[in-house]
Amino acid sequence: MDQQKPDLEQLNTDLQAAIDVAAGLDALDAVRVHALGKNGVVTGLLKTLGKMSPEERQVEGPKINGLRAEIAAAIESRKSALEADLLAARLSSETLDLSLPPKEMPKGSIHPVSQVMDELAEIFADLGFAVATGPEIEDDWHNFTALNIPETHPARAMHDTFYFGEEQQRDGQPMMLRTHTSPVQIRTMTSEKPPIRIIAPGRTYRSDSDATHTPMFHQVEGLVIDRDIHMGHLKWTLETFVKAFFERDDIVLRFRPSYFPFTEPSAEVDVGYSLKDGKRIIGGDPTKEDGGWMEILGSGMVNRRVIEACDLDPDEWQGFAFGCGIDRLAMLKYGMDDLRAFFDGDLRWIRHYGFSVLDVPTLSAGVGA
Ligand code: 2U9
Repeated sequence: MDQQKPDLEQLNTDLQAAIDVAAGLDALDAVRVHALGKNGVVTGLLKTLGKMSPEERQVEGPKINGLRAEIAAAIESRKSALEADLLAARLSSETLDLSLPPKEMPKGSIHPVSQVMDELAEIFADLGFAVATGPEIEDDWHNFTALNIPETHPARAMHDTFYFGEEQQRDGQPMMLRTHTSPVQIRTMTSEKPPIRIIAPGRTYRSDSDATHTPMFHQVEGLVIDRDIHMGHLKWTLETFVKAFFERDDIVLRFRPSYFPFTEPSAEVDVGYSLKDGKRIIGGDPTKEDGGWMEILGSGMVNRRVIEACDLDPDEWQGFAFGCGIDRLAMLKYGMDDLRAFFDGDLRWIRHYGFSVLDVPTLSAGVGA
């Protein structure tokens, strides 16, 4: 009887060896079936327990069950190792380089207004300005009152505002499509602590439509609020911006006294142009007989009443602000002469004037695309 007893140790050694050399998950599963399957060798041994005497079973039971557990554990651990190898192989072979350009050129193109907005964000980011946005549907306080434009102020009529009906009022306030992006700056001043340096680009609306005005147009406004800010900061910032935007160093600006309710003092800013090949170009000598001045910006020191309206102390915080039309900037830079074509959705126009999706403006490569 004793001679016929299976050599459990030898069996264990043989099975462990087979598990160790199993080169893949399939080979390993074959070993599992051979050892622990319904007709497997270890399963066969377990079945012999039933025919043993209780004394013999007490001795052999733990040995055979121990063997089964050891083999099962060895298979599991080999399986984990093989799976890890497989994953590592996949990870090293199935790489994806996200920095590569697309294999096919994208079909769409970037609208000049979007391109200019990206250029503005890039230029002003370099000067420490963040981009702020806000709702296009505004209430009376943010669009007018906080900006020192009271109800009776003629500027309200000047803005040709698109109002919503009386049933659309919020907290008793008239609602409207914003007539400028200034309410974005008001929202920033009431929600964040100075110092503030932001530009607010976006859509604005005025009930006005002719060759040079569309009911929806794009504006960018800038705002700086800090201590001891003065007109010199405003002049340097605008000069740096215009030079970067038109990518020329021979840019001259002229500041003309003006009036806006939200700035005091206020100045309109003209840029010098000259004539080249019969066309007006920004830059060059405006005092030459072919040259002249073109208005491109409005600006000024933020009116202390506006700073007070935002619950800030105007004796501690001062600032400057400016505004300009993005559509006009795009026309001047990229030589488009009809504003209305901007919003016609004519594919031929966008194919001609649009920018490549890959043409991301950067200061190092030149924001001009
Ligand atoms: C706050 C304080 C001051 C923004 C300013 C202008 C001057 C301006 C026009 C240019 C052409 C609008 O697109 S346009 O018609 N804008 O002349 N905008 S200063 O002043 C602000 C804004 C917000 C809190």
